[in-house]
Amino acid sequence: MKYFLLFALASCSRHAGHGVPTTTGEIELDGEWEEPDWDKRAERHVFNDADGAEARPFSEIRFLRDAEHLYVSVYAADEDIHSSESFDVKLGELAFRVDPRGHLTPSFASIRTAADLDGTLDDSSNSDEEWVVEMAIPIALVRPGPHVAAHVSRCDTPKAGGTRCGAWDGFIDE
Ligand SMILES: [Ca+2]
Ligand SMILES: [Ca+2]
Ligand SMILES: [Ca+2]
Repeated sequence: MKYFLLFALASCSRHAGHGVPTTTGEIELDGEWEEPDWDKRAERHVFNDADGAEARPFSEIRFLRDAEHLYVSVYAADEDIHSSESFDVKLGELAFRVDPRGHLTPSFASIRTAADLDGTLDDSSNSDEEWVVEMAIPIALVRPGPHVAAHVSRCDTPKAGGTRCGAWDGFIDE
């Protein structure tokens, strides 16, 4: 029985339910997670700090896909949003930075993005909340396969000073 269970688990991990979930409806790129797929289906990863604890401020990345696009969205809790801040995103051979306005560096004509920020950009006199970017990346740019290495990181500069960084390292599967 024990061996059967081990075999079943190993078999399961290879074939069942892994890989970036497919969308069930259209993803409207607007920086809002109003599509139920983002909450109910997406692959989600919360960022950790260098000690392995959940990063503060909180950051998260989510993945969905359809036949042509990998949908990637990043969430940044941020009390003081600056246009100089960004996520560093590496997916396989694809690498870019994305800022709170959804601008990519370098730019890719084939990647569509949209951002929504709750706060006032480059104005530290008040308290901001968060920013979200939704991206549609042609699958061909990422070439998801059995294991596409992913490294995503973000450093924030809180009002109190200093720099606070978080990251997620892992793999996304076709
Ligand atoms: Ca949306
Ligand atoms: Ca900030
Ligand atoms: Ca502000």
